[in-house]
This record gives sequence, structure tokens and C-alpha cells, in this order.
Amino acid sequence: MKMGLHPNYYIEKEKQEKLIERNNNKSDFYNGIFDRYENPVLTRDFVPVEWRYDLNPETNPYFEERLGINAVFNPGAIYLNGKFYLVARVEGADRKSFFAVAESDTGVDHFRFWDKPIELPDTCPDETNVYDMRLTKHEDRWIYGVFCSESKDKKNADLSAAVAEAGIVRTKDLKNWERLPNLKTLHSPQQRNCSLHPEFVNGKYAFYTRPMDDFIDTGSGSGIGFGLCDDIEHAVIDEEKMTSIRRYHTITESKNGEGAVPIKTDKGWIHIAHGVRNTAAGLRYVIYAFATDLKDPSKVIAEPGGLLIGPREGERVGDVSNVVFTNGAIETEDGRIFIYYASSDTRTHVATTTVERLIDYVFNAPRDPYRSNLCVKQRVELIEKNRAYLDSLK
Ligand code: M1P
Repeated sequence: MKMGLHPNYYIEKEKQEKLIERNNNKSDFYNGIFDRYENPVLTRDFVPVEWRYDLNPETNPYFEERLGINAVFNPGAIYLNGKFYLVARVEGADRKSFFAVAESDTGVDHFRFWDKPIELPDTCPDETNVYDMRLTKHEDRWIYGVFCSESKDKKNADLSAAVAEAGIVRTKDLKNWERLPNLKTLHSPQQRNCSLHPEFVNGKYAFYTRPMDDFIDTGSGSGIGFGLCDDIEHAVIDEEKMTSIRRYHTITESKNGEGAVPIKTDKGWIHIAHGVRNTAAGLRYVIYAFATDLKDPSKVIAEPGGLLIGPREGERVGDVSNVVFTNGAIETEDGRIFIYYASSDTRTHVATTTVERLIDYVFNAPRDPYRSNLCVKQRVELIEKNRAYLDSLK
């Protein structure tokens, strides 16, 4: 006779159900550009109990977690048939990440993982870790996932030396995934934070890249790259043009990288990316935005100074503290924008705005003047303009 389920199974299931069913409200944060929410949209506590515990009391008498989950973060995002889908980076207690689809009707709460994580075709025997998938609904009618495929750098004796490449998969339904050969960039030894532009450019597939000399340091890589390739089934990029470039004493001084797949608007492609600077406490990752030309998506036409989203309050702390990072955003038919971002490589949040608000921000917030002296002038100008306006109301 079967022993039935351990009582703690019911407790854990109920706790999880409450978490998934909990409504997520806007917080009192205000900047006019986007809204934040009280709760994360996905954490490790959303990962189904069945993925972590052996439910059979004969083989797990103490109902111990057998395969723990450490974090759920950096999801790709896609909107299909009125539903919001995140392809999350789920990191096991063993440090390896994998991808799993979570689905919601609202985009801000009630995200529920599908039955099983995604099992990608195993075509790269040296690949040790996969993470940060960007999902592109391409005009060729495939949904592409571009992600980081990481393996040990066998040429380097250092145990932590790794090689990052851009892996490519495609699907029609987020269930069946076809793996294509990794992206090759002829002039950049490593790649991370790559994503596929949703339209053909000059009849070719267009990728945003992030040239790097090394696994962590971008070295000579001066920013977010852009390159074209003829054949997505054997994607090779020769020239990488620079789009948003890194600069001294800005939020992108150490590195930057394309985040969500760009959003097409009447005024240009809007990009939501990440910038990294160094501090005495280590690297600080923030999210920023810029726009590129509709006909030439590599040409930056607007780039407000500074950050759009920075880590706040509890977001500041986690496995890699002082980080916010995005690789997925959704635009709905009615012009709402959902920016999914993770904090401190630990949990996933959402920020919401609209296409109009984002355009207003990207095209009207002033550029970074790059020097304190000019920054203070910029601020004094704003204060004086406001004073004159207030006087005009008297
Ligand atoms: O740990 C912060 C982030 O670091 C990496 O970003 P980058 O390549 O710009 O350094 C990514 O691996 C990302 O997953 C991570 O969130």
C-alpha cells in the first residue's frame, strides 16, 4: 500500500499557491516615467514543489528538498495571444542555470511556471551553463531565443576562466525548441548580452552584440555592437558597428549591454539596456534607455543621461548586490510596456509604463553633458525655467 504524501507537502503547496495568487499593486514610487510594484513577479519560491522535492515518503521520509533552487532572474519576455510569458533564468542550488516558462494573464502578478523546465537540444558538449535569454518575435515568423552559452576556457589554467558565446534557439510555441549553431563574431573573442533585432535590415538578420576580450572585462569592446548576417542557421558576423558606447565617468563606464529586444515606435527603436560602473563596493549595474533610427537601428538618435532604473531598497541586496538587469520587455496592443528586470541576480520584478511615456523620456530627458560643471548648469537652467514658469502663474 502506498504511504500517501508527507504533511509538509500540503503546507508547502498552500504557501506557494498563496504567493502565486497574491495581487501585486503599484508601489508609491513616483518619477512619472514608470511605475514600480510592491512585490517581485517571480522568486525561487514560485518554482513548483515537484521540481524540488521527491514526493515519495519511501525515498524521502523527511520531505527534504532534494534539488534546491537558488534564484529566478533575468527573464526573456514575450506576449502571445493576450498572455505574458517569461522565459526565466532559474538557477539551481548547484549554480547551474536553465530556462523555464512562466505564464500570466496580467503581466504583473500570478506568474505560474509550466509543468517542466525547457530542455534545450544538447548540441554543445562543452557548454556548462546557459542564461539570460532574449526572445525575439522575428518577421520571418519564428520566435528566436538568444542566450549566453558558457563553457570552461580550456586554454586558461585558472579554474574560473570561461568563454561566453551567444547560443541561438528558435520555436513557434515556446515548447519545441530547435537549436542553431552559436553566433560567430569574427572580430570579438567572446560575446554576452546578444539579441536579435525583430526585423530584417538590408535583407539580413541583425544582431546586437557586446564585444568582449575576456569573460568579465569588455577590454577593447567599446559598447553595444550591431552586426548583420546572411544566414541565421549559420550566423556569422564580420563587422560590428558600435551603437550606444561606453564613456568615462558615466553609468556605462565599465561595460554596457543590450537588454530587451528594442521596441519599435513612430520616432525610432527604443532600447532598454544595462550599464555598469565600478565602485569601491564592486560593480554597480543599472538600466538605461536610448533610441536608434528606424531605418538604421545601429544609429543612436537619442540617449538621455543617466539611469532609467537603479536598484532601490531591498533590490540592492542579493547574490550579486547592487544590480538591476533586464533582458525582456513586453509591449501590448494598447501601448502598455512591461519591463521585466531582476535585482541583484536573485529575483524578478516588473516596471510598467507606456509607449508615449517612454518616448517622452527618451527624446526629452537631457543628455549627459559629461562634466560636473555642465551638469550643474543644466540643473540651474531647469530651476530658472521653473521659477519663470511659476512666476508666470502669479
Ligand atoms: O551579475 C550581473 C550580471 O552580469 C552579467 O552582465 P555583464 O555581461 O554585462 O557583466 C550577466 O551575466 C548577467 O547575467 C548578470 O545579471
